[in-house]
Amino acid sequence: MALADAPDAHPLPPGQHETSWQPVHYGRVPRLDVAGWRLTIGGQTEDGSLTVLDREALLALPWVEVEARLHCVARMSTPPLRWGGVRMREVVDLAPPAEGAGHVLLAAARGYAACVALADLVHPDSLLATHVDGQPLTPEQGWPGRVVLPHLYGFKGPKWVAELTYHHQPQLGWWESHGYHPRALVAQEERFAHQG
Ligand SMILES: Nc1nc2c(c(=O)[nH]1)N[C@H]1C(S)=C(S)[C@@H](COP(=O)(O)O)O[C@H]1N2
Ligand SMILES: [Mo]
Repeated sequence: MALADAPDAHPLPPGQHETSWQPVHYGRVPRLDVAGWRLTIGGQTEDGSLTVLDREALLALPWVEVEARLHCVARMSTPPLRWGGVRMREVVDLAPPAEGAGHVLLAAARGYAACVALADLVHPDSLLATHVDGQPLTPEQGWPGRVVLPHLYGFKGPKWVAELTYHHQPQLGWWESHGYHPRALVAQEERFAHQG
Protein backbone atom coordinates (compact mmCIF):
# COMPACT_ATOMS: atom_id res chain seq x y z
CA MET A 1 0.00 0.00 0.00
CA ALA A 2 1.38 3.42 -0.94
CA LEU A 3 2.06 5.71 1.99
CA ALA A 4 -0.48 8.22 0.69
CA ASP A 5 -3.15 5.52 0.97
CA ALA A 6 -2.29 4.67 4.59
CA PRO A 7 -5.19 5.43 6.91
CA ASP A 8 -4.42 8.44 9.11
CA ALA A 9 -3.67 7.05 12.55
CA HIS A 10 -4.27 10.47 14.10
CA PRO A 11 -7.14 12.20 12.30
CA LEU A 12 -7.96 15.70 13.55
CA PRO A 13 -11.01 15.61 15.81
CA PRO A 14 -14.03 17.84 15.08
CA GLY A 15 -13.40 21.58 15.31
CA GLN A 16 -9.58 21.32 15.53
CA HIS A 17 -6.84 22.46 13.15
CA GLU A 18 -3.16 21.53 13.17
CA THR A 19 -0.47 24.02 14.16
CA SER A 20 3.16 23.53 15.17
CA TRP A 21 3.74 22.82 18.85
CA GLN A 22 4.36 26.04 20.78
CA PRO A 23 4.11 25.35 24.51
CA VAL A 24 1.72 27.79 26.24
CA HIS A 25 0.83 28.32 29.88
CA TYR A 26 0.15 31.01 32.46
CA GLY A 27 2.96 32.39 34.55
CA ARG A 28 6.65 31.68 34.55
CA VAL A 29 8.15 28.29 33.81
CA PRO A 30 9.18 26.73 37.12
CA ARG A 31 12.81 25.60 37.18
CA LEU A 32 12.43 22.32 39.02
CA ASP A 33 15.22 20.11 40.20
CA VAL A 34 14.62 16.56 39.03
CA ALA A 35 16.36 15.07 42.07
CA GLY A 36 13.93 16.91 44.32
CA TRP A 37 10.85 16.03 42.24
CA ARG A 38 7.91 14.64 44.24
CA LEU A 39 4.35 13.64 43.39
CA THR A 40 2.09 13.69 46.43
CA ILE A 41 -1.02 11.48 46.35
CA GLY A 42 -3.61 12.28 48.99
CA GLY A 43 -7.19 13.27 49.68
CA GLN A 44 -9.68 10.39 49.96
CA THR A 45 -7.22 7.52 49.63
CA GLU A 46 -8.19 3.91 50.33
CA ASP A 47 -6.10 3.65 53.50
CA GLY A 48 -6.30 7.32 54.46
CA SER A 49 -2.58 7.84 54.05
CA LEU A 50 -0.55 10.32 52.02
CA THR A 51 1.87 8.78 49.52
CA VAL A 52 4.89 10.66 48.22
CA LEU A 53 6.48 9.36 45.03
CA ASP A 54 9.98 10.41 44.16
CA ARG A 55 11.85 10.01 40.88
CA GLU A 56 13.10 6.59 41.91
CA ALA A 57 9.55 5.31 42.55
CA LEU A 58 8.54 6.63 39.15
CA LEU A 59 11.46 4.96 37.36
CA ALA A 60 10.51 1.62 38.97
CA LEU A 61 7.21 1.61 37.03
CA PRO A 62 6.99 0.17 33.49
CA TRP A 63 8.05 2.65 30.82
CA VAL A 64 5.64 3.11 27.91
CA GLU A 65 5.27 5.33 24.86
CA VAL A 66 1.99 6.64 23.47
CA GLU A 67 1.71 8.59 20.22
CA ALA A 68 -0.91 11.30 20.38
CA ARG A 69 -1.68 14.87 19.45
CA LEU A 70 -2.24 17.53 22.09
CA HIS A 71 -5.63 19.16 21.53
CA CYS A 72 -6.10 22.62 23.02
CA VAL A 73 -9.71 23.52 23.78
CA ALA A 74 -9.02 26.77 21.85
CA ARG A 75 -8.98 24.56 18.68
CA MET A 76 -5.27 24.12 17.94
CA SER A 77 -3.86 20.59 17.78
CA THR A 78 -0.20 19.66 17.62
CA PRO A 79 1.14 17.15 15.12
CA PRO A 80 1.32 13.63 16.62
CA LEU A 81 3.88 13.52 19.46
CA ARG A 82 5.49 10.40 20.95
CA TRP A 83 5.03 10.78 24.71
CA GLY A 84 7.14 8.64 27.04
CA GLY A 85 6.51 7.96 30.70
CA VAL A 86 4.46 5.75 32.96
CA ARG A 87 0.77 4.95 32.81
CA MET A 88 -1.32 7.02 35.23
CA ARG A 89 -3.13 3.79 36.14
CA GLU A 90 0.14 2.39 37.53
CA VAL A 91 0.56 5.54 39.61
CA VAL A 92 -3.04 5.28 40.88
CA ASP A 93 -2.48 1.61 41.77
CA LEU A 94 0.37 2.62 44.09
CA ALA A 95 -2.05 4.71 46.18
CA PRO A 96 -5.65 3.94 45.20
CA PRO A 97 -8.68 6.07 46.13
CA ALA A 98 -11.33 5.23 48.71
CA GLU A 99 -14.55 3.64 47.44
CA GLY A 100 -16.58 6.27 45.56
CA ALA A 101 -13.82 8.90 45.45
CA GLY A 102 -14.06 9.13 41.66
CA HIS A 103 -12.75 12.64 41.01
CA VAL A 104 -9.10 13.59 40.93
CA LEU A 105 -7.65 17.08 41.25
CA LEU A 106 -4.27 17.32 39.50
CA ALA A 107 -2.24 20.29 40.70
CA ALA A 108 0.93 21.77 39.27
CA ALA A 109 3.93 23.05 41.17
CA ARG A 110 2.87 26.67 40.49
CA GLY A 111 -0.81 27.57 40.72
CA TYR A 112 -2.55 25.49 38.08
CA ALA A 113 -4.96 22.61 38.55
CA ALA A 114 -7.45 20.51 36.62
CA CYS A 115 -10.07 18.02 37.75
CA VAL A 116 -10.61 14.73 35.93
CA ALA A 117 -12.78 11.68 36.45
CA LEU A 118 -10.87 8.70 37.83
CA ALA A 119 -12.08 6.64 34.83
CA ASP A 120 -10.38 9.12 32.46
CA LEU A 121 -7.19 9.16 34.51
CA VAL A 122 -6.82 5.36 34.34
CA HIS A 123 -7.44 5.25 30.57
CA PRO A 124 -4.65 3.09 29.03
CA ASP A 125 -3.30 6.06 27.03
CA SER A 126 -3.16 8.38 30.05
CA LEU A 127 0.44 9.06 31.06
CA LEU A 128 2.59 10.76 33.60
CA ALA A 129 5.00 11.84 30.86
CA THR A 130 8.66 12.67 31.32
CA HIS A 131 9.73 12.47 27.66
CA VAL A 132 8.52 13.46 24.22
CA ASP A 133 9.84 12.15 20.88
CA GLY A 134 12.58 10.30 22.72
CA GLN A 135 13.92 13.36 24.57
CA PRO A 136 13.37 14.49 28.16
CA LEU A 137 10.71 17.20 28.36
CA THR A 138 12.11 20.74 28.37
CA PRO A 139 11.11 22.99 31.28
CA GLU A 140 8.56 24.69 28.97
CA GLN A 141 7.13 21.30 28.02
CA GLY A 142 6.55 20.35 31.67
CA TRP A 143 9.76 18.84 33.00
CA PRO A 144 10.14 16.86 35.27
CA GLY A 145 6.64 15.48 34.72
CA ARG A 146 3.33 16.35 33.11
CA VAL A 147 0.00 14.61 32.81
CA VAL A 148 -1.00 13.64 29.25
CA LEU A 149 -4.60 12.54 28.69
CA PRO A 150 -4.89 12.29 24.88
CA HIS A 151 -8.66 11.79 24.79
CA LEU A 152 -9.32 14.98 26.82
CA TYR A 153 -8.54 18.61 25.93
CA GLY A 154 -5.07 19.77 26.90
CA PHE A 155 -6.19 21.86 29.86
CA LYS A 156 -6.89 18.64 31.80
CA GLY A 157 -3.18 17.78 31.84
CA PRO A 158 -1.05 19.93 34.14
CA LYS A 159 2.58 20.45 33.31
CA TRP A 160 4.96 20.33 36.33
CA VAL A 161 2.43 18.11 38.12
CA ALA A 162 3.06 17.95 41.86
CA GLU A 163 -0.13 16.75 43.59
CA LEU A 164 -2.93 14.31 42.94
CA THR A 165 -5.89 14.35 45.37
CA TYR A 166 -8.97 12.12 45.36
CA HIS A 167 -12.41 13.59 46.01
CA HIS A 168 -16.00 12.37 46.22
CA GLN A 169 -17.26 15.43 44.31
CA PRO A 170 -15.92 17.14 41.16
CA GLN A 171 -13.54 20.01 41.99
CA LEU A 172 -12.96 23.24 40.11
CA GLY A 173 -9.51 23.59 38.60
CA TRP A 174 -8.33 26.72 36.82
CA TRP A 175 -10.23 26.38 33.53
CA GLU A 176 -13.23 24.63 35.07
CA SER A 177 -13.72 27.70 37.28
CA HIS A 178 -13.75 29.83 34.09
CA GLY A 179 -16.61 27.93 32.47
CA TYR A 180 -14.76 25.12 30.72
CA HIS A 181 -16.14 21.62 30.61
CA PRO A 182 -15.90 19.35 33.66
CA ARG A 183 -15.08 16.31 31.48
CA ALA A 184 -13.60 17.80 28.24
CA LEU A 185 -13.86 14.75 25.99
CA VAL A 186 -12.28 15.71 22.64
CA ALA A 187 -14.37 13.32 20.51
CA GLN A 188 -17.59 14.89 21.84
CA GLU A 189 -16.27 18.49 21.61
CA GLU A 190 -16.94 19.03 25.30
CA ARG A 191 -15.44 22.54 25.47
CA PHE A 192 -17.74 24.54 27.76
CA ALA A 193 -19.64 23.66 30.92
CA HIS A 194 -22.90 25.18 29.62
CA GLN A 195 -23.00 22.47 26.91
CA GLY A 196 -23.93 20.13 29.78
N1 LIG B 1 0.94 23.99 34.84
C1 LIG B 1 0.21 24.23 33.74
N2 LIG B 1 -0.17 23.18 32.97
C2 LIG B 1 -0.88 23.39 31.86
C3 LIG B 1 -1.27 24.69 31.46
C4 LIG B 1 -0.86 25.79 32.29
O1 LIG B 1 -1.16 26.97 32.03
N3 LIG B 1 -0.11 25.52 33.41
N4 LIG B 1 -2.02 24.88 30.30
C5 LIG B 1 -2.79 23.71 29.84
C6 LIG B 1 -3.34 23.88 28.50
S1 LIG B 1 -4.70 24.90 28.34
C7 LIG B 1 -2.88 23.17 27.43
S2 LIG B 1 -3.64 23.22 25.91
C8 LIG B 1 -1.62 22.40 27.53
C9 LIG B 1 -0.61 22.99 26.58
O2 LIG B 1 0.56 22.22 26.58
P1 LIG B 1 1.85 22.78 25.85
O3 LIG B 1 2.26 24.04 26.58
O4 LIG B 1 2.87 21.70 25.92
O5 LIG B 1 1.46 23.09 24.44
O6 LIG B 1 -1.05 22.41 28.83
C10 LIG B 1 -1.98 22.42 29.88
N5 LIG B 1 -1.25 22.30 31.12
MO1 LIG C 1 -5.32 24.82 26.10
